[in-house]
Amino acid sequence: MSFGRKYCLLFLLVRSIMSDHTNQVVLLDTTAVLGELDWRTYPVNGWDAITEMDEQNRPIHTFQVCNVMEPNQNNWLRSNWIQRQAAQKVFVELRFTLRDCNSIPWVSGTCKETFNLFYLETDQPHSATTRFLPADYAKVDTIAADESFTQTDLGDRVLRLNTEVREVGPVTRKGFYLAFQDVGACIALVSVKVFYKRCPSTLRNLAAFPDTVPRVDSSSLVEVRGACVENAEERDTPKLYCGADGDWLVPLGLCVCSLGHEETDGVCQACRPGFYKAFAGNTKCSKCPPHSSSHDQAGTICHCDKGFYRAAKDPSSMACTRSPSAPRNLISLINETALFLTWSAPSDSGGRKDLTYNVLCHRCSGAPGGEEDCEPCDADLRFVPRPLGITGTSVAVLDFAKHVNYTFYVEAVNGVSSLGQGSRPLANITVTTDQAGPSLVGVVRKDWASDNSIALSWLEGEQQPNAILDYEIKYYEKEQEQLSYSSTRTKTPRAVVTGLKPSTVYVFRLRSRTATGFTAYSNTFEFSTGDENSGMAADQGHVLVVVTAAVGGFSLLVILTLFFLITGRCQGYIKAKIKSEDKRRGPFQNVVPFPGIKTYVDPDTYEDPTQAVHEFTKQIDPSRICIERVIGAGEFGEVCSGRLRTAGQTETPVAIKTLKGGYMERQRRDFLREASIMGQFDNPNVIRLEGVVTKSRPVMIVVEYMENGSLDSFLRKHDGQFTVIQLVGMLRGIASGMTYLSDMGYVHRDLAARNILVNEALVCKVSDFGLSRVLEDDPEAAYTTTGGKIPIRWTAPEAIAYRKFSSASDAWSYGIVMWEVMSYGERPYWEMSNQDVILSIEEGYRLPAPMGCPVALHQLMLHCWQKERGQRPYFSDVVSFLDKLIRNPSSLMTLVDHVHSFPESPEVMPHYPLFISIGDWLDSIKMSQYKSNFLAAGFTTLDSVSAMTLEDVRRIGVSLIGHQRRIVSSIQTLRLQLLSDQHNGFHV
Ligand code: ACK
Repeated sequence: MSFGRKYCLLFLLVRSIMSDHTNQVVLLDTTAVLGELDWRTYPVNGWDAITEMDEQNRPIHTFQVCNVMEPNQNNWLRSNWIQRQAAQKVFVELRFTLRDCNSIPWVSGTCKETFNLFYLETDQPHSATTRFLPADYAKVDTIAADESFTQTDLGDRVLRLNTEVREVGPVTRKGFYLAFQDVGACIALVSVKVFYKRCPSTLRNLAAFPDTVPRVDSSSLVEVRGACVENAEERDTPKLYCGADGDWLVPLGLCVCSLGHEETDGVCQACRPGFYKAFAGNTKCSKCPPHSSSHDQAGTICHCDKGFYRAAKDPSSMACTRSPSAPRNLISLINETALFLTWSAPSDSGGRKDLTYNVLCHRCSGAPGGEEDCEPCDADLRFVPRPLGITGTSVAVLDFAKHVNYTFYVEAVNGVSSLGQGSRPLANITVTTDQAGPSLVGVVRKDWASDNSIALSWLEGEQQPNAILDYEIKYYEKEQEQLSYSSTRTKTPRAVVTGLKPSTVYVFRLRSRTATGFTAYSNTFEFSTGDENSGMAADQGHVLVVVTAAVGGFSLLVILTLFFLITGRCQGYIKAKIKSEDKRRGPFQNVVPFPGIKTYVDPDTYEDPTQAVHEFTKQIDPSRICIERVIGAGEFGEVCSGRLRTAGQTETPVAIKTLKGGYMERQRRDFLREASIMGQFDNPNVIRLEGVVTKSRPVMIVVEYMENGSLDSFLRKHDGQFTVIQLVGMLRGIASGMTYLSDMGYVHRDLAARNILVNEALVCKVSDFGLSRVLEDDPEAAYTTTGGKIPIRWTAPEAIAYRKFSSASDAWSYGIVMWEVMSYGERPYWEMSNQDVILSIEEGYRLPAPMGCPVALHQLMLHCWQKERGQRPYFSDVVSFLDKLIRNPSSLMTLVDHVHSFPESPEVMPHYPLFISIGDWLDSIKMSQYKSNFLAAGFTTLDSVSAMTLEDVRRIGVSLIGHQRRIVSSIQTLRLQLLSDQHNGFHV
């Protein structure tokens, strides 16, 4: 028949479009059978097997029949036995062409356009002799063509290939036969494919799922449990469901790669050397953290390199760390009751943040450093906050013995210090506690007394009487219980104290001052004044210091005024007294009653300013100076850092101020003026002058180098990074420097954080000297109505108004510096204009406490900003007040933010000094006229006043409503202040 050849071209097409689906298991595919198919046909003249070869020489098996002319056709074609395998139902895909009867002439009545598909299940193939019995076969379906021959426009006939798929099953026997019945059609069966569907084995979520055959019932799914792949562990039972079409559905649960393994392309692979994975999970292996390594594959942890450790609680992802190096810059500071050790953090923290410090102590009786003479310190030596596990970088040591060499060792420890071997690096310092020795005052005697004076004398202590610069006498009315005290000084061991009340017992305590500071106080002595009738003339010959004193606040002001006049706080007054022939000598040497105390000499009092430079500064050979870099610009030229070679060939870091070329003589004089002033000072909290270069160019001033530069920018750079104690430590340093300067009679006039320098150990030093020159130089300085140039925000009202500069105006500026420090370099009064600042201060407004500022410190600020300059604190008071705070860190715990009701109204806020009597208090609110009412009604202490109600105030005779209101609102403030003082442990 000619059909066969015609069909061949088509077969090529058929083979190329047949795809292989992985979710199909093919049981038979006639296109893939290379040898004979060997299918059976009944009768022999029915179906015809025609095998052709394709271009690749592979056979194409077709079965054709076309007995369309003859009636009653019943031609059978039967496949070979097909093994069922795992199939539960099979799919039969038939590809065939079928010619439509209309296209064949004279066949109507005999020609058919369908054929039938049958199957028969058996457990084994029939033998060659088994007869073919069509009746044994079950019918699957009648197959008709979707398409048959069609005619083109040109009249050609084109064959259409049909594909029909039928489901057969359920099948249960081991195998089956297929049979095709032709009843008179013209068919070419091009291919037969028999397959069943299955869900193919797969890896999902790191679990392996096996080949799975779906259920016969296509509406239900087969649940399959997966098994975790190698080096993975189950997190949640992994499951998949196999659908009827052989698709995996609904993945549930998962496995994750175990320790030391990571997922790559669906499997778990070992971490490479240098990487590790400490936990099972779907994360990648991580690179070993710094200072650790893993040498093998599948590392679960990286081992620390030699000398590095991991603390028990350190995560494996953390770098290995080591013990810190020794703390740096350990310094000590001692006064009569406390010894402060401060240090800076070690240069190498070991890579950790959990740094703490331990302070250990040895008491050495022999020469410092002699190990054999040293023993551990007594247990009663107290460390504040504690000796071990200190988180800050300072400690106060209390209750130490006098005249002992203590060696303190400070070690820095961190979380791995205990794991290292060998000794730990320590910083040490030996402190001899005889700086502030015993009081040096023996028994105090009353020589005589009148109704308002008492003459005292005492024996000088046996030790070094020559070293005593002067004595301080502190006294108060015994009845008043130290609520208010007065003090005065004398250079000799005797004094007459006047201005006392008749028939009143006074308590006296004395202390002496040596070059290294005040000694401890003597015991207390009680003496009484005589009665009004026993008046006695003072022996003026014995009196070197006569001081008017009274317990009331007004007279305290008088004392202060007199004291300042005597000791020369007021330079204008002193200057006027200098005679021209004395110009080489310090002005105070002429008039000051205590010739032993070194005082400041204004270089302007020299006719030839070079003379002052010569007198107060050291010339430095410029070859000893090595300038390294420029660190800033001053008014006269660059400021550089560099090194100064000293006599012992060691090098000290220094700052070098240069005078730029082309200067006028006046500029040179002004430039060197600062050196002449600085050269007179020698205090750890005042910037030290190393020397000057004036004999060659450029002219230079060489001063100690302060690593952290000026305080304002330093604080801004480290906003919020210090503890309150550290800030108070800085303030103490500044106050201590100012105490020295004010004791020297020097008024700074431009005290501001920008003029304080900070070194590596956070020690603050006062700098920028030169009076008017400083103000010309200071960008903050503005011209006032009186023509001067003044840094308004830092300056006391009386100095702005009529240039009344004094140590008391410096105290005002100090209060502003305190505010700058506690606010980490905030600009005082923010963006208010200078004019508004002046007006607000005049109206009583004062800067509120910076955020987080302890109440005690804000009160000290307010004390510095008293309108009356006589009521502002002395710098020495500020130092002792800050020392108290440092010794009782708990006193710094009450923050202004916590005392919400603390009044900020301008009327009442600034009026209360820290040490105050009832008289002072009433004076301060301008209600002095009621002093006797209070005392007569028995309100003699501030404590009792603070409990008074409005009723009480009326009862004691304050009848004007305005006065009642002012007193009551002031009592409320007082109550708060006393409360916070009690809380802070102040005893006034
Ligand atoms: O804030 P600073 O870094 O600190 O920038 C200024 C700059 O020079 C111009 O005055 C710095 N400076 C001044 N004196 C010293 C010093 N003795 N040590 C270190 N820096 C200094 C100041």
